[in-house]
Amino acid sequence: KASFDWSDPLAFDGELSQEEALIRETAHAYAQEKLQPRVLSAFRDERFDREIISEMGALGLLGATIPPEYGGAGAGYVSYGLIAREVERVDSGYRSALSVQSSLVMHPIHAYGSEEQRQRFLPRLATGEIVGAFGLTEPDHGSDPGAMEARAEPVDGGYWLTGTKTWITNSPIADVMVVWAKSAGHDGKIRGFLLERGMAGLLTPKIEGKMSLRASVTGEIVMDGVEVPEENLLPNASGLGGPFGCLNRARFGIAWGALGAAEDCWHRARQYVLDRSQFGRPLAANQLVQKKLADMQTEIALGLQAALRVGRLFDEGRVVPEMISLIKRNNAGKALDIARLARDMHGGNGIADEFHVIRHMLNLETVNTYEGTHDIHALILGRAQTGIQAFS
Ligand code: TGC
Ligand code: FAD
Repeated sequence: KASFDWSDPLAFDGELSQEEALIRETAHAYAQEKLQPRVLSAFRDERFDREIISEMGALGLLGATIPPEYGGAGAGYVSYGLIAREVERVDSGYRSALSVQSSLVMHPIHAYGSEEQRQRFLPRLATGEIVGAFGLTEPDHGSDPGAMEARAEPVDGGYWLTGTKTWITNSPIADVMVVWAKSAGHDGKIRGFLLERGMAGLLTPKIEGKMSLRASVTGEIVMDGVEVPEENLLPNASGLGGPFGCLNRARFGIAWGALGAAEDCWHRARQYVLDRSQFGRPLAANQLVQKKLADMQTEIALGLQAALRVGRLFDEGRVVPEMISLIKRNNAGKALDIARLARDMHGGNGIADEFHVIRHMLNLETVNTYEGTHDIHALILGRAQTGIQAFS
């Protein structure tokens, strides 16, 4: 007989294959046993523990969709989404590290790289032996990356790169950086370059003082005339479609991950209002409080169904970018609303980090902003339904 499970109201779990359920369970156990115990101090100290990348690599969580011959798990996009959800249930910053390594570094090397580049980088990125970063955003060009100023001038045997990328996840600890620049040698088109730590003229200063994503390390990529050999040009990407092909995958993962953070907030808020009494009865006995719980439950259940649908279409080769914009925008925005509600339901305790909800709330401000802001995704969807671009 069918019964109602408050924590899985639309029976999402029953829609997963055995393999997907196993991958989710592996990611869940790792995140709860290894990530949850260290997140409080990492967030307080504004610290990312480098060994997390190696731990994820050892479990096969990095580059989950990359074929096994390059060290990946050869899994589908639903599995990738499930991993992102479990990791972000602990912290959006940890999911960021996973997204960048998998979607923004391994994917472009696999999709646009030469066979030599794949062999040279992918297996070590998969195990976490090396860390990657993705440089698209610049100090004066965030939502409009097509206006980037980074330049690649052809020189004997390669390219001379100048410019600055900023707000780059993992750049201070990265061994390899996928950097996008306009190349004079290719009609001024945007091309992708693999920059390696130690190249002369390359600096990656850390950005200090973030009030969000403090358990993730963020920095700049400063290129003061970096000579990049020809063999480090990604041969099969030209134009904005190159970086956007990576963003499609990372945005998809974020749409899942944000719901993991939202679920953690919802479950904590539910437990808190059951445990705490005011006016002689549990907070959970109040209609206003129950409505908030019902709203959280509803938005998470609907968001998961949408993410699953887009994941299935991804695995069938039928996904289009606007679908990803829809779920990234909705799920990140709804997760932020849920985190703010959960913070409110915790009263004064809600501002203390040991109750966790304010950390999620602060993180989700970034999640709602990076990979295309909430409003930029609205404009992508607006353009698709009116035929009129309203960016400029
Ligand atoms: P537009 O004219 O729309 O397109 C230019 C060319 O790009 C192609 N394209 C796409 N291709 C594949 N997938 C997509 N999603 C694509 N979107 C566009 C398009 O077909 C066209 O190709 P072609 O061959 O015709 O030239 O370009 P636009 O300049 O008008 O772009 C407007 C807009 C707003 C859609 C776009 O620039 C945008 O999405 N802006 C947001 C920027 C963004 O998302 N930045 C993310 C930086 S990375 C990051 O945040 C990592 S955080 C990592 C973490 O820690 O988790
Ligand atoms: P802006 O583009 O200046 O936008 C500011 C505001 O204006 C926003 O509200 C935006 O919605 C609005 N706006 C902009 N244009 C329009 C318009 N046409 N119409 C209406 N409203 C508009 N980037 C990378 O390349 N790699 C990374 O690894 C990476 N990691 C990040 C990690 C963190 C912690 C953060 C905070 C950011 C990261 N980013 C990264 C950068 C991120 O993608 C950008 O911050 C984001 O794309 C927005 O760009 P911006 O900050 O320049 O804001």
